[in-house]
Amino acid sequence: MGLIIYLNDKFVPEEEAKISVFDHGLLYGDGVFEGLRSYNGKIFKLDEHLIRLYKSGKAIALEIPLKFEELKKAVIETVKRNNLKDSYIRIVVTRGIGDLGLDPRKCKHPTIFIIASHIQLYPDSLYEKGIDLITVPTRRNLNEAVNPAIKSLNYLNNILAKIEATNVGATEGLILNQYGYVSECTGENIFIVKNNSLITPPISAGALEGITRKVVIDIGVNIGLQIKEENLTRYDIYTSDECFLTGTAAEIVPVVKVDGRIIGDGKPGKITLKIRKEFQIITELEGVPIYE
Ligand code: PXG
Repeated sequence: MGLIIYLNDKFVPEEEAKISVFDHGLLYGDGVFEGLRSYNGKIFKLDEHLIRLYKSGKAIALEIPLKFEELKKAVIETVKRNNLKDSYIRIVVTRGIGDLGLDPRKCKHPTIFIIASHIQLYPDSLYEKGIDLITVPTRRNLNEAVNPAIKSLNYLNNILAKIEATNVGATEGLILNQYGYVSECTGENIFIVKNNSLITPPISAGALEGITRKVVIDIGVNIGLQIKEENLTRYDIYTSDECFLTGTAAEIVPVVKVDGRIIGDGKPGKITLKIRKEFQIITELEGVPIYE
């Protein structure tokens, strides 16, 4: 595709963007990442994503090798060098090159790279028809293990959940926490609509503090919905009026079936579609300009 990649302070062609086999990001999944989007030449919620990246780094005692403003510039420059207006941006910071032991103290320099490209998780038809979920056997990580609030390079739990969902023909997996409450899906937060309320699990239930989740909560307030962050059971999902998922990559995806139960009338809900429309307006208007 001929992309230009930011790698450790340099911009290099993708063929030259290589990482050592001794990088602990690869050997142990020791690192953190962020996924952002730009719309219409502007990077959406750039500060919010960077703040979360620094928090993830802090949680695993990994110092992000650039200052906030330097990283911000590097992200903007990466998109610029690839001449993109609408893009998906991945920032990855690993513990860096070490030896074959897992001791992070042996890794003297973190590795950092930024890719600006495209992503489409689902075909357009699924956004129109809505997707189906299945509850998967794999549970969300314990908060007291690798806390799911950390966007770490350890996504195997989520990948197992995705495999379990797609193995039985579902589009996405609904992941429960150790108490049996709903946490989220494999790379998206979950919302339900019930009467005039917009309800989503709290972060303590094992949900990522999604940037899109926050945008949707703000939209909900603006259109007069009551917002609740509370523990949800599968029963709550099955009996909801509407259900949808949110994420930077997925954006807003209507859910029409969960574990074989039809949600609402089996079509994307009215409030879901309204929120989706508002989201599209906001993403077109807001953001940090790339070209000026
Ligand atoms: N939960 C999890 C576990 C995530 O990884 C979200 C929720 C949504 O958060 P934001 O901030 O994006 O609204 C994410 C982030 C993919 C993919 O390819 C998706 C994410 C991250 C990495 C890859 O599906 N979503």
